[in-house]
Amino acid sequence: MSGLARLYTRITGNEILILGPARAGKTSFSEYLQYGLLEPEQETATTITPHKSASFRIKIGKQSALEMKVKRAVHVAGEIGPTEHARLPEERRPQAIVVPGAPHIRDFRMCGRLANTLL
Ligand SMILES: Nc1nc2c(ncn2[C@@H]2O[C@H](COP(=O)(O)OP(=O)(O)OP(=O)(O)O)[C@@H](O)[C@H]2O)c(=O)[nH]1
Ligand SMILES: [Mg+2]
Repeated sequence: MSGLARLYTRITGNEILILGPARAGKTSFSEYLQYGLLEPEQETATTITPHKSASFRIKIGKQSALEMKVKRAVHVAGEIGPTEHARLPEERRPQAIVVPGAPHIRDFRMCGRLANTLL
């Protein structure tokens, strides 16, 4: 994306907030959204501080006919707990909230977790 397109996306795009318990797959989902990469299950670092992505666009459908402008995807540390998580939608007013499935409904393929994701 050119600098101008990124600026336009940042101004006009939507914020996606990714919430859920520790180890639920928030960081993995955020990276999947941004880069389209599904990593196999592996050891990952625990998120300590809130993470805001750069602006990006998601294109799907025939000839990428559907496009969503994402101002930023935000995910936080699962460890801060449910009370803090419940406060965040009010504070950030995102256009979409994603809650990746908890580890107990983990599938043997990465997309299993994504299939349990509410958009
Ligand atoms: N099987 C499977 N494993 C996943 C999936 N998404 C993430 N994982 C694994 O789950 C673990 C935790 O993933 P993270 O994305 O770091 O989870 P997180 O919610 O950001 O964790 P915290 O930062 O500690 O809150 C890692 O071992 C990942 O490889 C999925 O869709 N399926
Ligand atoms: Mg994380």
